[in-house]
Amino acid sequence: MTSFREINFDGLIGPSHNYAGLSPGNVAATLHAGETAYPRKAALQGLAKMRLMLKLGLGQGFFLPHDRPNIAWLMTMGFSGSAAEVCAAAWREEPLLFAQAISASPMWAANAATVSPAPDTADGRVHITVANLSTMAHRSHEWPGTLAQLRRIFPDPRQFAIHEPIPPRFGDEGAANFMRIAAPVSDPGVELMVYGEPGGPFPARQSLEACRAIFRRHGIEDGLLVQQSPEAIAAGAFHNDVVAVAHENILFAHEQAFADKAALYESLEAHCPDVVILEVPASEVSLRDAIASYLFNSQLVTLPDGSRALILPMECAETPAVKAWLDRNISANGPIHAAHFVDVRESMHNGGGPACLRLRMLLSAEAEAAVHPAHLLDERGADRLEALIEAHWPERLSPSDIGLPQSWEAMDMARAALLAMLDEPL
Ligand code: SUG
Repeated sequence: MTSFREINFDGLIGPSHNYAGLSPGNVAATLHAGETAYPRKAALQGLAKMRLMLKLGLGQGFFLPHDRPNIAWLMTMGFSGSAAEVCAAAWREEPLLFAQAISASPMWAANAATVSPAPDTADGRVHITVANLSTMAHRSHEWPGTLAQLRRIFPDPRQFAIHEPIPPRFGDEGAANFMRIAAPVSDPGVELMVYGEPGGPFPARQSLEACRAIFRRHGIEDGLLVQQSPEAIAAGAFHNDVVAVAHENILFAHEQAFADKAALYESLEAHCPDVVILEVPASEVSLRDAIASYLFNSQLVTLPDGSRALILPMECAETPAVKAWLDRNISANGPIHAAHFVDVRESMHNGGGPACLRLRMLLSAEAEAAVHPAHLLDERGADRLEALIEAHWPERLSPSDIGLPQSWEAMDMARAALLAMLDEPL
């Protein structure tokens, strides 16, 4: 029998990480807009999370930061000349556009693509649709860079089918709005895609049309389409993974995550009789506390000994109602046996928790063997990345620093050093 294992591919946090307040509806990013960011610290925090996964015995890979500022994108907006001239003119004439061009947002790999693992798909391949991220300008130019990396990391068409983005008219934000229930994970699973209905105070970033298209492309016959609750979007859950996460036969979700939870729970039980729905009631953890702490933006994983663990942001330990819920509910009796808290505060201040930083890939042994080895992490690789980040990532970036030519040069040099170390083309 083919064996499968989940490998999390994290977005390595790029040297242009900053707080520009680019995502309306994202509470943390709006709150921290204009603050000074610490790209080096941010990247080291992300790497420390990857090291924890390795220490726990889990598979870990990574995506590279994209080339920022995105000169090609600025040129499509009418700027011309050398890279430095393009940046200087864009910063002078349209600082918001420039901030959108320099964002390090590809770090949030949960938004890179939607992935249907091989056991679920009609042709038995892993299907991957790169996300168009068309709702937010700073994210809408990620997909070409992401697509290029996906093709490089997962090159074997016998194992992987990589699809171009859904047309931009239909917003698609990738795996952040995808869940899967399957136990064991190697069995065909029930795939769920969560969409938002427009009309609330903030944009609904995942469209129903995109969800349907992805199921069709991936050869998923009975995927469930689930509406996110408008109150969750209004409270700041701009992606489903801010209020719910699924793993094996467990759905861990806030009571107010879905528009019609009764219908969802019923169809899940019909599809998968041994599903465990671990619902957190609003009376114990308010939607507000869930969103502030990112309780549900945790990684729910199975360790090699078969036990399950939650990898949570440390903000959960600091939010009394959330900590109390965890103390009452995480136990040796399961279904979740242990909690590990990680410090990814630099990303959290932009609304990106542990789960946002990673794209889950459930791979057969053959598919894993076909992954580009430079993108799989081990302790030695982590040591090398750490030394590189220490040497090249800017220590700090204030909102005005992003307009300085020396900042652009530092970003270029950092990325060039990374690519040289990994022997990747520029
Ligand atoms: O798209 N923040 C990201 C956070 C993405 C989190 N991902 C998941 N939930 N899976 C976003 O809103 C803020 C950037 C800024 O404002 O500078 C930002 O893009």
